Amino acid sequence: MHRRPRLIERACSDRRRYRHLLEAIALVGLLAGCGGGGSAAPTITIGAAHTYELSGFTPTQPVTAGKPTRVSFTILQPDGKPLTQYKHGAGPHNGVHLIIVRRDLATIIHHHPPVGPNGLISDTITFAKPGPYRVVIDVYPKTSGPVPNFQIDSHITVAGAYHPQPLPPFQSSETVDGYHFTLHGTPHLRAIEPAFLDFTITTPSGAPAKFGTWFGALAHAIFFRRGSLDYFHTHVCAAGVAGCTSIFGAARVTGTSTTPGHLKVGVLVPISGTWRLFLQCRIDGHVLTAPFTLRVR
Ligand SMILES: [Cu+2]
Repeated sequence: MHRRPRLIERACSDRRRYRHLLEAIALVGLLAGCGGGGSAAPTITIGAAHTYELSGFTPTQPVTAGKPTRVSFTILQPDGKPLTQYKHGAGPHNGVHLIIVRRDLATIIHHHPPVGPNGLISDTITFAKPGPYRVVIDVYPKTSGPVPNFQIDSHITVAGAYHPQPLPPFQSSETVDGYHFTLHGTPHLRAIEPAFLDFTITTPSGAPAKFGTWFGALAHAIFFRRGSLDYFHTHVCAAGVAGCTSIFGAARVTGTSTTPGHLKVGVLVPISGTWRLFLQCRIDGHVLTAPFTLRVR
């Protein structure tokens, strides 16, 4: 018998509250490896379930641009107790990833804050500009279950006049602090189809960049979709480091970096649209973020 799911009938506020549950359930069926999650509620039937929840998230009031702001929260386990045991070890799939993006995708913040006593996670962030920000908390609990990670959503408002910037058109090169990022060829990306993006990165003197390990990976490729702010995150890891394959159903893809200055980023974007890729790596001790606009069919 097909029963209309109770959850879908709930009011918007409830939907919002349950969004991370929907995402977690969607992840069980669809996605392993690096994280992805979106705003589209999958049409599935679920009964009453206890799941991970965000607790005590601050700030709850608008914050001031240019001033260090404390961001803190606890993740509660399905039994209501604080989550204190997180995955750790080599590779990027560890602990808690805090990814904050302004709604217009003009700016991103990516931290891995430490887990404190009793599971309290606390970070200090200085927002440069006013506006609405989406907060993605990508959680890697130490469990042996089928889901390596899940995301919980929150938001922060930075007070002041918000002037959304239009997303720049596709450009194949970006210069960040004198480092040149070049994307080779014209990417033909399709939803749920593995593809590679080939990048060359050179230093201000023109030499091939040497990638250091930052947050467990040689490069982090964080994607947000324009409008809905759907999220996809993948990595290029050093040889022999596990956990850098993106999996979506039967499709899988793994990025590599076999020669200095080259990154082959494996992409498996969940849905079509216009996406902003924030490519992040550490070179000569500098953490660099190079943004690219990409169409996905
Ligand atoms: Cu990452």
